[in-house]
Amino acid sequence: MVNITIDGQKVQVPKNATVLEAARSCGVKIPSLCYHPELRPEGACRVCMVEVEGARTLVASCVYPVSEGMVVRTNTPAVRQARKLVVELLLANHPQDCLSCQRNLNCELQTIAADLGIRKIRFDGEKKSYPLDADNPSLVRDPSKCILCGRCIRACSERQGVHVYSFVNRGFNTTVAPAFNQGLHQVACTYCGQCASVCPTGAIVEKDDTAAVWQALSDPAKHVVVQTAPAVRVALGEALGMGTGSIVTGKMVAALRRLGFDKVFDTDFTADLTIMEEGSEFLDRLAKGGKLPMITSCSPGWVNFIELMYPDLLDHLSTAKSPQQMFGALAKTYYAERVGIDPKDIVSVSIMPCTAKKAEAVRPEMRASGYQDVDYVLTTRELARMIREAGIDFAGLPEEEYDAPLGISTGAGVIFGATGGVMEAALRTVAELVTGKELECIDFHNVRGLTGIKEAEVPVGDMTVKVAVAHTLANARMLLDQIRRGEADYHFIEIMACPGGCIGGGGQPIPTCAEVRQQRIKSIYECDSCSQFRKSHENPAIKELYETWLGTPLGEKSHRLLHTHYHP
Ligand code: HC0
Repeated sequence: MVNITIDGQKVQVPKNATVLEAARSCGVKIPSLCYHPELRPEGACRVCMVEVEGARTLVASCVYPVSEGMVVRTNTPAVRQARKLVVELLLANHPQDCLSCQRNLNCELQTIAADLGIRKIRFDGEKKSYPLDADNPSLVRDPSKCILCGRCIRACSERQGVHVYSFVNRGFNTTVAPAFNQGLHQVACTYCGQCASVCPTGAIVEKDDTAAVWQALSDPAKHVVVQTAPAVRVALGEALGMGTGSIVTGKMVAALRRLGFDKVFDTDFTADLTIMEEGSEFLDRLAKGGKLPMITSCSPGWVNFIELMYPDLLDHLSTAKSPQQMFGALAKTYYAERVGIDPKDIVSVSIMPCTAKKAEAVRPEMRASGYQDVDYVLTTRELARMIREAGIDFAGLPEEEYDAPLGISTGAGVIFGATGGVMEAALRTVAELVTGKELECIDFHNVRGLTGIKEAEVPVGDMTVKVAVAHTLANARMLLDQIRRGEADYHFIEIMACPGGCIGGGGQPIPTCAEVRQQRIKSIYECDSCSQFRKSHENPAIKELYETWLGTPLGEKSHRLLHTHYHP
């Protein structure tokens, strides 16, 4: 530890801290833009400048290390003037369309400008203007709104190991873009949306599909059904003024009914179905000497990643579709038959924490019903905007129940939303299917938590199943490299593209940081422990589905509707 003085306050801080970290640890707020607590510091924007006694100039506190006896001043006329100048220069070259920007009221540049009391921009020079990059289903990039903080570059490289973005050109012409200024659809982008999640402005946002959904809701000829992903229920409240990780399942169902959806269903139902299919596939591979380790296939950013980067390992992926797509296929077949509605009149919408789900829904093979199985995917943020637009008092809504039968689910389905959850749900079912006996404990704590790669050995009948769980694509890469080198002696691997799993998805409310993820995960397991059923194979609606319509897991109908193939 070292002793320093910040604004007259004597504090002890770790000797490897930066001035910014030291200040924040003792409650002194220094504004910043390029700094992000989970990414390597860059010192690019200079908004976090402070005075350090003995230094020749103001210093960027996010990259300036503390030292014994250091005296720091964060609030002097020179500091305030310098910060204002930096932000004014950014604003002088920034579109002045805050009122209609998707990030209005949730923009770090806007907040800092307001906090610094900037009322007028003194500079009026050339403004950069670039075309939108919107030729993909998931994300829209508007380089005109980019402030060159580089957070997207670092999130894509450090967190995901994908390296889509870099700075291109020099000086005033500098932008952030994929190689050769190509669109995201032309490069190896997985559409995970982590770039949008860390972008401080509206330079990278999800593609907004709300207008199409409003249109469907107002069409009396359409029967509009909606499914909600596991991780949305513990995050949506944050975008509507409620506390971090609030469990808003019942209010969300009520809000969706008030928006006009004809039926409100749950992706957790098909998460349970995924366990039945994927668990059976795993046991089948074990019995028949199929390709191991088998790897989960429900996170579409992850599926895009392996297709793009490790096509030689695609036969490790489970052929089970994701719960979103299983739901889409059933909505326009099983459900349509049950209620006697022509599938052409059903519009299937999903609410996801994920931007890659938008791309998954439009994959050409996702038309098992004869129509596009999932018509529109909205992120948690888009749903929050629709709820606000409709003038719904979200916090004041009553708690309502999902509709049956596609809204009936178990705790195993809901934990899909957290890293390790799919594995835990699978183990609960696989172990009981193999032994025919009830597990004494169904909480598999060793696959829970935010460690990047987790491993566990789990007794299943006479054998010990070795499993691994990874979240973020950078961690996935490490496991895949192990498989390529022949060093991965696992039987089963779960991979989720986003940090923390879907609770940290690229479509979740901003900010999503470590404490927020922790809180959402806690809430996910709370939902599980409060569930009436906690194992997928005990879901009564799933049992009925197999008994009355689907047949057996891995049967002919399952293969046609619930399994898929991948593109090398
Ligand atoms: Fe997920 Fe899913 S758990 S990918 O993270 O498997 O997006 O929440 O909906 O499909 O169920 C996201 C979340 C889902 C799917 C489920 C899976």
